[in-house]
Amino acid sequence: TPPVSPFAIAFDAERLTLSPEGPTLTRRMSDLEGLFLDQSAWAESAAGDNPVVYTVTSSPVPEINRELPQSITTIFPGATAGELWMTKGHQHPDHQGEIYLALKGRGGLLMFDGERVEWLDMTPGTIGYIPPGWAHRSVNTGDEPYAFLAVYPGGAGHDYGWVLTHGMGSRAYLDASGSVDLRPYAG
Ligand code: M6P
Ligand code: ZN
Repeated sequence: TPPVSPFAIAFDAERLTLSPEGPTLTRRMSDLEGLFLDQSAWAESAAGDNPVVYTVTSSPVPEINRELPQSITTIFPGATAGELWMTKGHQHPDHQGEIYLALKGRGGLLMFDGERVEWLDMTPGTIGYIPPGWAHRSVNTGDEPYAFLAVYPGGAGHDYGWVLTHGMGSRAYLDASGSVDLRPYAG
């Protein structure tokens, strides 16, 4: 495959769109099977109004080795049996690193290397660094959409099975005062 030629992407910071734009992904509740602690609350929501939990808009850079694709993820505010809405989360099969830049709203970047858990509060302007070997999941901790830019090696891939097997170390809830309450993963 010949490399992509240099090009500019117009980023609309209000509408959170990229132009030109590559593939866009919409993840509904039904796409998040096995991820929320309360499986019956998940099943009821997935079988009911099946809300959109997050969208991912990509640049047209291909996901292949040596390329450096970007995407904007927007997680809607919400909780399922108290557990804050989140991305599926994944590990990179060859343990490449990744960079996130928070753009809008309030969120968290939960990382787990199989033993240690790290949580970064993400507000507009925060750069979150995901080191090699850390599985990563993003969480909306606010009451408006939380959006961030991701930049990652094109060959990084997405191992979703790793999270189903190992979990993410913690789950994110809000306490009575509205602060993030990280609980042991369980289930
Ligand atoms: C970020 C990047 C993408 C990822 C997306 C959604 O934009 O890390 O590679 O696909 O978040 O996360 P997930 O794939 O875990 O659903
Ligand atoms: Zn990743």
